[in-house]
Amino acid sequence: MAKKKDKKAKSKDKASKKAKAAKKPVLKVVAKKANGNGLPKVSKKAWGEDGKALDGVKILDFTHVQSGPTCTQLLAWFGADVIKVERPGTGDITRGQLVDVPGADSLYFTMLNHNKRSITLDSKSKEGMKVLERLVKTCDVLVENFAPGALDRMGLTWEHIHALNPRMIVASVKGFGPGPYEDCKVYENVAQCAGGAASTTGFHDGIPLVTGAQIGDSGTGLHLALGIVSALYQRKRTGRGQRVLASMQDGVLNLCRVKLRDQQRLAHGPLKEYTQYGQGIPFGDAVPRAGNDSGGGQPGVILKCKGWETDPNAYIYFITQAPVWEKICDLIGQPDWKTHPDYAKPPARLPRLKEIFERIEQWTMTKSKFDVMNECNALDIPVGPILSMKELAEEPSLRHTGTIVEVDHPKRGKYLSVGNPIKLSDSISEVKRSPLLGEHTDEILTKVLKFTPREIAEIKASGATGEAPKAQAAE
Ligand code: CAO
Repeated sequence: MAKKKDKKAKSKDKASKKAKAAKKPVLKVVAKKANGNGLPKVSKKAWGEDGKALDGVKILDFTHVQSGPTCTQLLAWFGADVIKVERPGTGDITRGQLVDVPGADSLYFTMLNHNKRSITLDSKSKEGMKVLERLVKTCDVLVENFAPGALDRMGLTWEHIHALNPRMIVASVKGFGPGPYEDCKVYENVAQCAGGAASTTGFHDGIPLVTGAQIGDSGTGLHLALGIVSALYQRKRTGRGQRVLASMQDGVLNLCRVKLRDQQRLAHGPLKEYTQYGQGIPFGDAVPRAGNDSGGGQPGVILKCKGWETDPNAYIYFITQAPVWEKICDLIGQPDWKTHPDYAKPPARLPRLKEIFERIEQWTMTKSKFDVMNECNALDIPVGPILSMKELAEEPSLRHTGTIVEVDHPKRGKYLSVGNPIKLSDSISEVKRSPLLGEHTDEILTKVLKFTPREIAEIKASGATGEAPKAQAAE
């Protein structure tokens, strides 16, 4: 009897549970959707305290000079374990380039290699290759920017790497993609010239110019980093690695996209927003150098500010954006231009830009660039003070956000660097100093690659790792 009652009670319970569940179907569906796509439950940890975006990703960093190192530095800031493989004795050539503090790694190197570990390896020796192959099997991504063919000549062809570790992503920076120039060695300014930046930079009556921003090297490093992260994401689905190629010519051309836009517009008539149009200078068949003209549809130029006679950076970029034209007229004391048929509408202003900007400059020359910035921004008029590197280095807001950071280095002392310019709210970047040459050789051989003490002794005796300084001596 008791058993029967129990059964009844149980079935009642079940029924009431079912009824209760039926009452909250909406909640159930919402909860399912929120946890969909195979994602784990939403973390309850405080923002920034649940690891880093790329935690667990191991990078075999075979990069040197600037383009490759900028890429792997970004990945390291996002939490990847970046193991930089360097040639014993010299390492990355930039360690010894533009040296300012004798005996210390140059700023060129330290500012491009934060948050990495360094192992020295002679990749051309038998024992060195043994270690490299173990690294290939252990890591998720190999990043390199050697001259075309160098990796193959070492024996690390894509086929060999893929056979050793089919999950490995092999990411390369090269000067050019496949084509007539694919075998060329390329540096920053070569890429700026070959990618369309130089032919469109400078004044129309002057020679082509390269820009200070390292769009060929650091720009391509950024492109490559995006390719790597995308390949890592695809690998989650396919389980296999792939090759990622970012050519410097392609990267620069991508950044010059608006100039290819103008090239095609030229076929339909002169580029009216270019200053040379207002000056009556005819256009040729290729996009000309536009001086300081704005790249968008809003005319803009660089104007002098108070103190320009002695301060090379007392200038401001001024944009005559159409929606704020009337405010500009009032600000510079030319209210009649608001209604005058020669100035009121953008098309009427185009042939008169030189005269208009000269008038605006009479006003900016009475003020400092920061006063112009403040007065214009209060009215939503877009302007840009020409900030020197000194001013940027001293700017408190950039220090506050970690875009400019002070780093301590055991051999050179404190120096300034640019921190991670990309801010993730749940993956906070800390900038750690760059490694000394071979500083982590032992640690990587032992803890990452799990070689036995006997194997390590053999590797070292062969000279494949050269002589590494002790980590402690570095502190
Ligand atoms: N152990 C032994 N040998 C090593 C080594 C190691 N750990 N690391 C590199 N090497 C060897 C390479 O195998 C290569 O040897 P081989 O030519 O005999 O095959 C050699 O060092 C030199 O490599 P490299 O040709 O890449 O170097 P480079 O200084 O002559 O050229 C650069 C530099 C940048 C022009 C070239 O690497 C290049 O064009 N890279 C692609 C484009 C690029 O990234 N440019 C941006 C550079 S930043 O401005």
